[in-house]
Amino acid sequence: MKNLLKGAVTGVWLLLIGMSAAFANDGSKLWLDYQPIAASDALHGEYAAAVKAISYQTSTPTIAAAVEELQLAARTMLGQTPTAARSTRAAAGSVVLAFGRDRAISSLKAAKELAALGKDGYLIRTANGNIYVLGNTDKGVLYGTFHLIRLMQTRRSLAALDITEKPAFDVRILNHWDNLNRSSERGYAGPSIWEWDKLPDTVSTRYKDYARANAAVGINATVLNNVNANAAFITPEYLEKVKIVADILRPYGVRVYLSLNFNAPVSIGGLATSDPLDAGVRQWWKDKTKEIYSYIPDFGGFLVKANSEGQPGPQDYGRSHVDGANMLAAAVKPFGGIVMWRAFVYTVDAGDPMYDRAKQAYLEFMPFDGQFADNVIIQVKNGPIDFQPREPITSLFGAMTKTPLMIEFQVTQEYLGHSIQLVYLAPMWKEVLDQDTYAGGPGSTGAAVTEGKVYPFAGGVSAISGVANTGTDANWTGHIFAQSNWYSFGRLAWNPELTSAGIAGEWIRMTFTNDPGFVAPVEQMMLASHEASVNYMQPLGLHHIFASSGHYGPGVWERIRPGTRPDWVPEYYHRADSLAVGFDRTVKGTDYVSQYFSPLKETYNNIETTPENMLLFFHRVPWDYRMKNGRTLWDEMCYKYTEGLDATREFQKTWDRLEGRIDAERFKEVQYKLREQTRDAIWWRDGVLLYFQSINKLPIPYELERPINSLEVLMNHRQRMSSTSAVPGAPRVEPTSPMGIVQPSRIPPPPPFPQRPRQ
Ligand code: GCV
Repeated sequence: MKNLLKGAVTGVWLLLIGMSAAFANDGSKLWLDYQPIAASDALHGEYAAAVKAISYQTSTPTIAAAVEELQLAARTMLGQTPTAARSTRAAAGSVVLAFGRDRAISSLKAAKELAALGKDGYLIRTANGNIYVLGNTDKGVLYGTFHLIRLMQTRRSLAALDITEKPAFDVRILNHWDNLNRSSERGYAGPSIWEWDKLPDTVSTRYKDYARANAAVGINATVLNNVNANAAFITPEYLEKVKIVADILRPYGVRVYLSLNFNAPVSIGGLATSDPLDAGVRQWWKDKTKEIYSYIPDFGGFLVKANSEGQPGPQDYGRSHVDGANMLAAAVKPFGGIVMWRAFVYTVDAGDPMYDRAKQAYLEFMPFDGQFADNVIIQVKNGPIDFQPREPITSLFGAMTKTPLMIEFQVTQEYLGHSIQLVYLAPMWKEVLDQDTYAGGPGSTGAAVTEGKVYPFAGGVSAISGVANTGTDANWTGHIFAQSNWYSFGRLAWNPELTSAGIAGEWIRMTFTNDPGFVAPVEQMMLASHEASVNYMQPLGLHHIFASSGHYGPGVWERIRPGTRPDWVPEYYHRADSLAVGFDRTVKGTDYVSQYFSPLKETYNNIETTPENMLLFFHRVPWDYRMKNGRTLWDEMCYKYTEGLDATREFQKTWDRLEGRIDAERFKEVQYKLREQTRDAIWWRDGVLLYFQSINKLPIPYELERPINSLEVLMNHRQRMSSTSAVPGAPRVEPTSPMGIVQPSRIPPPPPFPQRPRQ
């Protein structure tokens, strides 16, 4: 009877395997979709023999989470649930989870090796017929367990394992730009996953899944609310809700942080001022911080956007960034918290025709180097403008030698196609992480300077952040492939030396299938997607020529109008006239290049050595300038836009050929979105080329496909608004940063952009 039952269970499970490609799959399991492995697969036998049981010595909520995950993975992939026991003796075929003073560590003589791996690192080793997953802390063990599961998900052998891992950054943090009413600034996947309207009574099961997904890629921190912050988040009513979320994330090693509104002492504290040098204000923050820690004992600290895009800050009181940041640092210091102070500032000097937004963060922050408290870290966007499809690395990286800096990437695709376009961002982030700043000589890459490898920041933490792309859409991120950006942010935060191809390959296998006929073409498509999007939106160093209402389609025709901030308008960035196009940031222009170290400064200052993919970011270039391939700039621009569009058509073909290799639900969803992507790439290519053509009067090379739309139609094409989608019925909240919306103007072309010779 027992055998009969066993046979029936196995039969059902085998049936599931056979049907898995046909099953509906809404993508909600992310990279934790443990697909069944056929018993006929040689690896099935190997895995089944290796994970018969789980043994651990010290029981903690985090160890329990590791056990639960491994059991779930084995049950789903292998049809067998390993027994778990608290014991110091493991039967052969066990996975032994051990940390701290657990006996397995001394019996394997692993203590010394482990000591070098820090609190999140781990060691996975095959010995005595078992697999040992060892860490200094239970968190290390959890990360190691997810690594072990990943090996099975990607069909790697578990024989003779000897793996050591240690994360590059201490804090690997997501920033949710999520509001109280559950709208999400620059979010394209539905309302916020944080159900403030339902908490603390109703607790979504998604919180735990969010924690699992993050732990699986090594993300260990999260800021729950928008940097355009509502002070209500630190009132008791909301702290009670935040506490529930923090309690659920804690076993998975994800620490909670909050964004602050600098004016909170006035707006919720009833004080007359928020001046950071006022004794009453300082005491208010100390008391408030103590209160926060009474709810969340491992609270991570604060993220602050101050004096930027209308947010309050110390400058409102004639004080400095240092005054503001150090006041908050003093409040969190006794509890081991940190302050992440953003350098996204760009005070406009509209009267100065040489004003350059790219220079502002450096100008405002460099004078303070060495003055910030040791638990302050400055959060700096990867590029000097604003998360554009391609920008050079921000000049501040490496420049501040006595202050830790953290890179802020944007996982949500504000300027990269929202959740409509397939754009895999790892290659873009790698450009920044791998870029040599030469700050401390060659090899001072973006990663190295922020890891603290070039200037050791005594006492300071290292960190890296990504603006989250999650929402309540079934697949979490709106576009299935946008999941890969969340995934790769975590993987690169753990190890910036991983390759984009390696991460893509893992993600595809874990998310869809190990079928090589699927993995290889999809990996190629993902790797080509960023360059394609740059080409059909803003090639050759063009930047910020998006429609200002929503940052989706082209807005290249938007003009600077009296009363509008020039640096919110595309014309400010492209500066096109009948003779030339581009932004002169050389020493003869705004001199932004001088904020870089040599030889990067000279490379960018010289039009001949500037990489052509950043040409118009640094130079104002005549339309008839000869590119390295012999084409004129204008012809090359036409080619690049066409190349980008053609690539999207190739993506459609690639995808269509894969029908049947994965479930129909995700296949159709992606197929539909790829169609939209091509449509919108046409909008971009035709729109930008026709607009520039209306200025330079040059023909589009005759061998290239002709525009199929009139400029007028394209300029009035429906503009997609930022989907700051709130829960139904909740009051709509617009992004709190003013958007400077400028209606498309009609041709004729703009007058030449004012150029002032430098003194
Ligand atoms: C959260 C850009 C975005 C804003 C965002 C801001 C920031 O300007 O468009 O929505 O505000 O960056 O990073 O603070």
